[in-house]
Amino acid sequence: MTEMIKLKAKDYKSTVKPIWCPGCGDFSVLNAITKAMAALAINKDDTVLVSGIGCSSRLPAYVDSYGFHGVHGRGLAIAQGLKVARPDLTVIAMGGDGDGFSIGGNHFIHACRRNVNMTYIVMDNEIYGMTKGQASPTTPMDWTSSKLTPHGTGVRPFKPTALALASGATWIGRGYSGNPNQMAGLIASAVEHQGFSFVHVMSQCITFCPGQTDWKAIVHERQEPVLTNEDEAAELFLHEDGFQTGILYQQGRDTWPPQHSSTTPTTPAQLAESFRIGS
Ligand SMILES: Cc1ncc(C[n+]2csc(CCOP(=O)(O)OP(=O)(O)O)c2C)c(N)n1
Ligand code: SF4
Ligand SMILES: [Mg+2]
Repeated sequence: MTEMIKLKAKDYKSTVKPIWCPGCGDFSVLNAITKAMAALAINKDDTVLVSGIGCSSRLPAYVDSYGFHGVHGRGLAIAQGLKVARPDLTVIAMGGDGDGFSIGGNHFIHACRRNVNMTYIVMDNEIYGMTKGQASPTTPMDWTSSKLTPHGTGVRPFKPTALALASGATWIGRGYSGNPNQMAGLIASAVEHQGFSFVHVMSQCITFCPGQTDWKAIVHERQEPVLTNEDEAAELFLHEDGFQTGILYQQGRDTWPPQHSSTTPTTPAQLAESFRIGS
């Protein structure tokens, strides 16, 4: 009998060296993901990390598993299709706030609604980092540092957790790039959840938003029990400061797709046969 060798977090890192700016929060997310994979003793060969486009979306290249660096805003579409076709795989999608809430916003809300059994990690730095710091849907209204919005965006930011809840996500948690150990536990729980789990990570962009280092003083871990009631969670997500970390909400609901009965056609030949007149 072959003995299973327990891998360490570093064993889940690929040989590709990250090209993020020194001090970028995404380094912490990479560490947290590999720590979570080690804690869950995840088999690399049965795991796929899928992303869109952006600094954060580079992450799958840095993990020694299967990966798919997709198209901007389309990571969730690819990841859900993969999980539905191969339910035996562990599928983790990831990307940035621009990727997930702007161009990919429609995929986000429908993924929450659909409840495919997979995890989605958004590294939220409240801007488009890769394209040099334009406003995103989570940019504070009064942020004036970009030459494109010198008087602020004038638009109120999304509340991603409220959006996820309203759309039907069954697991919602928040991490912070300054606390990779807490985030590792969070990601492990998200992966273990049966359904669509949304991990909202406050991940600082040191280059275009150096003021985000102040988050350290604002972030606070939730002490109360995980919410399981939608009304209570709505109250929390609409009125909180957005810097509360931990597992915030969890609920059980049937995942998609529904289980097929043994008579449901699953191959093209069976499908063709089911349409045959008289069959
Ligand atoms: C279809 C398409 N539109 C626009 C772009 C340009 N683009 C590349 S990354 C990006 C935004 C990245 O922001 P975010 O998802 O928040 O990731 P970050 O770089 O902040 O981690 C944009 C607009 C693109 N690559 N493809
Ligand atoms: S631009 Fe910002 S988000 Fe992109 S690698 Fe640099 S610090 Fe990270
Ligand atoms: Mg971003």
